Amino acid sequence: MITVHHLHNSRSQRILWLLEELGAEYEVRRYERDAATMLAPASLRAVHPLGKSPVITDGDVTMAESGAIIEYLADRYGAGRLAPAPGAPERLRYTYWLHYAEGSAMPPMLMSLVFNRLRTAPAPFFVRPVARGIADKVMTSFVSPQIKLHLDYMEGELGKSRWFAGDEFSAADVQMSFPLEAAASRGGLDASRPRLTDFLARIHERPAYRRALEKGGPYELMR
Ligand SMILES: N[C@@H](CCC(=O)N[C@@H](CS)C(=O)NCC(=O)O)C(=O)O
Repeated sequence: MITVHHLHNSRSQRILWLLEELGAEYEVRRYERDAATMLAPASLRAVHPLGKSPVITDGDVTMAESGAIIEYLADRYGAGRLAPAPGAPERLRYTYWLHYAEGSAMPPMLMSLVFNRLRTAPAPFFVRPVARGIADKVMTSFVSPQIKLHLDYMEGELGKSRWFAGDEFSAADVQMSFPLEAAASRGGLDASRPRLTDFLARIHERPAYRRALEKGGPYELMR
């Protein structure tokens, strides 16, 4: 039996969604974030030393890292669904987007979260303007232009095919959902990028996506 160690409001929502798309049997073990630090509880370290989510266990297998988990689940339980056939041109695109989501798209989103936190973090009054000044400088000189670069790129790529790896929906779209949802929440993704906005609307309509939300609990990404 597959167990998803699911931290609420997190990347592991994608794993629940993929399992719903696959129609696989699984159970969810829920973990709550610390209200002050937003970190995962220490109990998650008993499952994987990094104590981050998602992690799955499946018999003797313990896997972390959402891209690797998604690849494993699609290969093991997909029976040819949700992953282009090895050797097909779409397969390379599939592999690319599976890695790109966390390797390239998420770092500027994470930086945006951290520097926005720095702007509003409690600090002595004489430190606050300095912290804000540094955060604003990093955001305008680096983070925001990087986010724009990635959003423009993804918008262009979705002009080539209906889904990220090709005209068929695949597990790469599941993996790509998180950076795009993060971008909609805190990266300025709006209707000015119609293909990305449409991608989000299309995935949100999928019955498996909705079922996964019911399993995972409230899902509102941090700003
Ligand atoms: N690249 C990893 C990132 C894992 C990660 O940072 N997960 C976050 C949830 S969105 C987490 O566990 N945060 C809580 C913590 O770091 O304690 C993946 O895609 O699985």
